[in-house]
Amino acid sequence: MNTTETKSSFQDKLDQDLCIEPKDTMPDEYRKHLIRQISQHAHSEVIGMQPEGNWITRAPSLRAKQILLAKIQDEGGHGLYLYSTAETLGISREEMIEQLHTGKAKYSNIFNYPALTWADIGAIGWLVDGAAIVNQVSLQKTSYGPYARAMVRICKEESFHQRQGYEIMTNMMKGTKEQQEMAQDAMNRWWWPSLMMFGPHDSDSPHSGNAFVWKIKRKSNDELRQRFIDKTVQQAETIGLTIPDSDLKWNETKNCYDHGEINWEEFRRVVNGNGPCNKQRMTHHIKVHNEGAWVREAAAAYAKANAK
Ligand code: BYC
Repeated sequence: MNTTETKSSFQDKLDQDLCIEPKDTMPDEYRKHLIRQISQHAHSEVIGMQPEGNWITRAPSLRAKQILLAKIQDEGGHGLYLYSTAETLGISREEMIEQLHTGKAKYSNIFNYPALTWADIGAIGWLVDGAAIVNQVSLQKTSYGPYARAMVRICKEESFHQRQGYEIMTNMMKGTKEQQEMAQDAMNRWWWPSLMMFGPHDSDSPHSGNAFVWKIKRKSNDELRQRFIDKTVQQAETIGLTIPDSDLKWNETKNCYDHGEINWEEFRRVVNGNGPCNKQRMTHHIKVHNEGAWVREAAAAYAKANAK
């Protein structure tokens, strides 16, 4: 099939708001754009297990431990759906992991910060999963069928995660003065990195142009960030937490909150490998990946034997 033909049938589907499916013809740039985004999304889910995993043995009750374990297991599952989704575009799992280990593929900025106290587990569930839901609800309408469908299931699970985090924060705010201070401290440290999760401002987002043309993105980085701020401010106020932004103010005309400027210098530093935990996260991933080689070999041998 020639390139013009490929582009027009692809464009017809986009114009009719139909999903592009793995066996459809698609421009190479679209395929590459999706592989980049989906593999980075998968890496984020898997690396995101590390800060929370750090608290499994120290959860304050058996109930809290069970819920946290289930949440972390869900994140691993999300990573698997997303790696499988990216594989439908013609990249192997091994290549994606190699790109992660060599720094060619990114993962979300947010997982390069440490989880210092139990309140951080609350802040991660409430703010980080809360931000992820806002982004992923919009991606349920993305143009690539397998990615859109993966988002539907992931969003259902993420909403439990968001509630798990909010419950932790609510309970801490009903507790002692020390517990309240711990919750506020976690809020102070996780708020700004959570806003960075939505990516650079629209005017500085190099991939947004094509992402809109190809209907990969349905809402812009800034629109989604604003949506997250507007819904989270109320939740914070309800339990007595203060958003650490002195410029945060309701804007009657725009019908949304105005907010202070994000520290983009910090964002770039963290995304480029120099955040507080980047080295720790990658060293751990490489170590367990190497230790798991025998499991992958055994699984491949089993699959081969059963295919005969
Ligand atoms: N962190 O042109 P832009 C979770 C990069 S995990 C790091 O706006 P795009 C969870 C971007 O990749 C949820 N890098 O890009 C798990 C690009 O660099 P490259 C994770 C970022 O793709 C466990 C450059 O900046 N969610 O829920 O149009 C526990 C320019 O950006 C970030 C997803 O991955 C960032 N935050 O838009 C708890 C959602 N932002 O690739 C929770 C799927 C930007 O040229 N991804 N960059 O080297 C997306 O929706 C989009 O990729 C983004 C960025 C909105 C993130």
